[in-house]
Amino acid sequence: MTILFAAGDWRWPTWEAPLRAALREAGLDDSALTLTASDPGAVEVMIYAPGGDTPDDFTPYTRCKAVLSLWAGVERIVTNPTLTQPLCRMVDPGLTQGMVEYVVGHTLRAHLGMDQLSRTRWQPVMPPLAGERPVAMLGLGALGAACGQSLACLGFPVLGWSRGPRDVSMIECHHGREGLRTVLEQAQIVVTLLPSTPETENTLDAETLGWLPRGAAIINPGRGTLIDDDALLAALDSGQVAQATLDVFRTEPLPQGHPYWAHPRVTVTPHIAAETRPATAARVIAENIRRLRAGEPLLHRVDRIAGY
Ligand code: NDP
Ligand code: OXD
Repeated sequence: MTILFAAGDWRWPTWEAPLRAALREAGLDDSALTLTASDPGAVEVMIYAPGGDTPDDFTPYTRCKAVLSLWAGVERIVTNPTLTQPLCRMVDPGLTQGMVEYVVGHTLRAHLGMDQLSRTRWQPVMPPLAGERPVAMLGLGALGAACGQSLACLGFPVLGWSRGPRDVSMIECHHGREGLRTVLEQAQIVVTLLPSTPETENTLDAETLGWLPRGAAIINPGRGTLIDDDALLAALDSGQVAQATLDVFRTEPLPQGHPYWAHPRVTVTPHIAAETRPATAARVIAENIRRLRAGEPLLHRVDRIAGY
């Protein structure tokens, strides 16, 4: 039986050694791992990332028992009608740590007013302390909860929002439309770590951006679809939103000439908030293959109806 690495040939040199090591560590035979499968019917597990030459028709993989995504966000595969196997998304300690660093870094940048510091004049500005700067964390999953808790450890009051009720220590949790309003009405910094689903599209639009206190900052490492771009640009122009740090976009790479590039209050980062790290993520993949073989429940299974 074959474990097919269908995550792009260019990733193979980085992933092969950590995957083989993790498979062996999990007591599995790493000779099953391959970059090519002449017989798709022999593939037992597919390690998957979207794009390039990776499959978009899963029909030939008749004996494949699971598709294991290297990506946390699965919007590009979750609605694929040919995918009938269980799909697992990536929850990787290395990726989570990267996201925590990105979110904490950009939150502190907004909080400390670093973009407003004069480079030519001695102009002391005293920011409030973190305790006076509520942060909204939209999404309380693997990433949102970790980022929210790290911010709470620094003293920020963190208000979280999720689809269902959640209980996350150090975070005041809310859900539902009224919950979103409660969270946004208090937030001076908003972090969006929601998956891209039909329900989350334009979570931040003209109405919800209007619920924020004037001058709030937005940090979006989630997905581009979470924000209505025209509404955000209007809010930036009016001063309702003071600054936006955007890592993800509806079209990537962000096209040249897009208004975000030139906007003085927007920072564009090129979808680099957090990368899946082979050293840690390979162990997550190997553990799921071990579970599959042992007939145990898979970790991080995607709910195909909810879309994440
Ligand atoms: P999880 O699936 O663990 O968490 C998703 C969270 O979003 C959950 O709290 C969930 O609520 C909430 N949510 C989903 N739908 C709704 C909704 N309709 N209303 C309110 N809340 C909702 O995902 P992760 O934390 O692992 O990742 C989040 C996203 O981050 C990924 O989907 C991906 O898009 C993005 N990402 C970006 C990266 C980058 O480099 N820019 C890197 C990795 C991920 P509930 O708890 O109730 O289920
Ligand atoms: C992911 C990402 O979803 O890198 O893993 O965006």
